[in-house]
Amino acid sequence: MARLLAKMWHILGSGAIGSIWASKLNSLNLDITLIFRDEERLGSFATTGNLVSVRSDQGLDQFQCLATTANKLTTPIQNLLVATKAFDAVSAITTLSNWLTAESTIVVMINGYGVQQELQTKFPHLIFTFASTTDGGYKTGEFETVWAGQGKTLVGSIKGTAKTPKEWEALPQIEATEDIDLILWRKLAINCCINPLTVKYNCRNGELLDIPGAMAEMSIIASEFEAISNATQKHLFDTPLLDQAKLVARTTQGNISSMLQDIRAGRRTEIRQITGALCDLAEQSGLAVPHNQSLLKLIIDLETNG
Ligand code: KPL
Repeated sequence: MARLLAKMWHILGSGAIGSIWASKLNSLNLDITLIFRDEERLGSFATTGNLVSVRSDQGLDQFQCLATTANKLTTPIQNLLVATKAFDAVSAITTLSNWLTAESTIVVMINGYGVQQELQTKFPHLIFTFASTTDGGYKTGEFETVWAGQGKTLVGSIKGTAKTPKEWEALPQIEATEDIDLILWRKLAINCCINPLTVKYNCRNGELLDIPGAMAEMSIIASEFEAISNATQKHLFDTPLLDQAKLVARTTQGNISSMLQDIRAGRRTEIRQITGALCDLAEQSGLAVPHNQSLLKLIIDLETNG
C-alpha cells in the first residue's frame, strides 16, 4: 500500500552521484525513474533488467528503476534530481522544460559555480533547490557504482524560495543551509586547489601532499582564489584556503578526483565550470589569476590532445 502512494522522483544523470542518490532515494521507498539522454542508453539499461548497483562498505545495493528519455515523457515532472555533469545541466533541463512547472521540486546537485545562476536566469519561472555534496564515488560499469565515501550534503536556494524536499529530511548527513551560494563558492575553491593538480601530477588526492611541486602550485592557486574572493566580497573560510584544501586532500586521500577520473576515461572534464569559473570572475573583476589560467589551458589541451 505504502508503495502505491510513494512519491515519484525523476533523476537526470546516471553517473556516480546520480546512482548513489538513486540508492539513497530508493532506501526511502520512493519510486525512481531515470531519464536517459538517448534510446541507446535506455536500451542498454533495459538489458540489465533495469538494475542499478551501488556498492558501499554497507554491502551491495541492487534495485530496479523505471527508465525513460525526455521525448517519451507525457506528464509533468513532480520531483527532479539533476545530477549531470555541470556542462550538461542547462541543455539537459532544456529538454525537459515542457514538463517542468513552478510546482516541480527541482534539486540541482552539480559541481562548479555559475551554472546554478545561469539556470535561475534562463528558467525564471522554475524554482531550483541547489545542493552541494561531498559524497564520493566512481563507476565500475555502465550502471555499477562504488560509493567510496559517505559525505555530507547541504541544500538551499539562491532566490530563497526553495526548501529541502520533505522526504529527504529522513536521510542521514543532510542539512539545510541559508547560504548555498557560499557553500558552492567554498566547494569551488577546494576543487580549484585539488582537481587540476591531480590531473597534472596524475595522482590521488592525498598524494599531492607529498609532492613539493604540487604543494607549491596549490599555494599559488589558493592565493589567487583568495584575491578574487576578497574582490567579490565573498567570505571564504576562517582559516587560509591552502589549509582547508590540504585538509580535504588528506580526508579524501584515497580518492581519484572526478577530474582525473574523467581524463583517464577520455571524457570531457568540468575544468571550465571549476577553474574556468574562477578565471571568468577574475576577468570581470579586472584581476589576473595567471596560475589558474595556465592550469585551465593545460587541462583543456589534455582533453583535446590526450
Ligand atoms: O570534489 C572532489 C572531486 O573529486 O571532484 C574532491 C573534493 C577533490 C574529492 O575528490
